[in-house]
Amino acid sequence: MSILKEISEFLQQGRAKNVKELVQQAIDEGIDAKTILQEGLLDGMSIIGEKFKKNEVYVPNVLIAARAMNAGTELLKPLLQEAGVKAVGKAVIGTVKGDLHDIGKNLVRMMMEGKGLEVIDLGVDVSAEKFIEEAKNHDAQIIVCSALLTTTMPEMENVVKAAEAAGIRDTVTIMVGGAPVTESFCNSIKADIYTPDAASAADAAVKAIKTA
Ligand code: B1M
Repeated sequence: MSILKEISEFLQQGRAKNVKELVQQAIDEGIDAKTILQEGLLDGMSIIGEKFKKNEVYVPNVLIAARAMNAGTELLKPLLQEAGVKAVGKAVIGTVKGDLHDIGKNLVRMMMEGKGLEVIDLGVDVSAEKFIEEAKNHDAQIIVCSALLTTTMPEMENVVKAAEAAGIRDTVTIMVGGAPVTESFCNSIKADIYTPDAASAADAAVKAIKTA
């Protein structure tokens, strides 16, 4: 098995120590950082994402795979920066105001990072104004809002309105999701994209950036 395939396999198993060792070995063997990232780490994360979508693996598997991914990317980061490898796009993500649930939001972030996006995580209890301010500060193409409570879902509409008020509505894609959120709710508040799970959110974000 090639070293890149091995990195992908260990990542899927969440074996951070092995991933780190093999990434270092690959660097020492002269394999370029972009190849290690794409054909090793991102390949593994993408397989985990697909399996998660089909309920073949569960939340803990994704969390440990993401930890293994982070262990590998830490070593690659300086090399990628030197080589000028740019993120495919930028997103700000947060759980909306009044809502403290963050497990799903964290999964969305990890999946998006696994697809090569730079994701600025605003945490939980994020006001509409904060989403907009940070999207502007970071020049993000995407705003991702998560909500787990029926009582906090309406805050997503405030994000859409705040983007309009700030004059950035035409330049950002607003994505919404979380257990109580639906496609028809997304349409009713005039957000752009609803996805039911983290892997679909990552796919949709990449697609939105490509078609922008
Ligand atoms: Co809360 N809670 N909780 N809770 N909690 C729920 C959501 C609830 C359904 C439980 C229940 O009553 N059966 C209920 C909501 C009812 C409703 O509004 N319909 C509820 C309640 C009522 C509350 C409190 C009000 C309880 C109380 O204090 N009386 C309180 C609210 C606090 C607050 O937020 N202000 C509360 C508190 C908590 C804890 C702090 C104890 C804890 C959160 C810990 C944390 O997140 N760090 C907690 C938990 C753990 C849950 C349950 C058990 C699990 C949620 C979870 O993490 N699921 C939940 C019941 C349940 O779902 N079984 C419940 C796993 C996670 C992976 O799924 O977040 O849905 P989820 O993410 C999915 C998708 O939704 C999607 O991707 C993920 C998977 O791929 N997704 C997105 C998420 N965000 C996305 C964004 C996108 C796209 C997809 O953007 C494009």
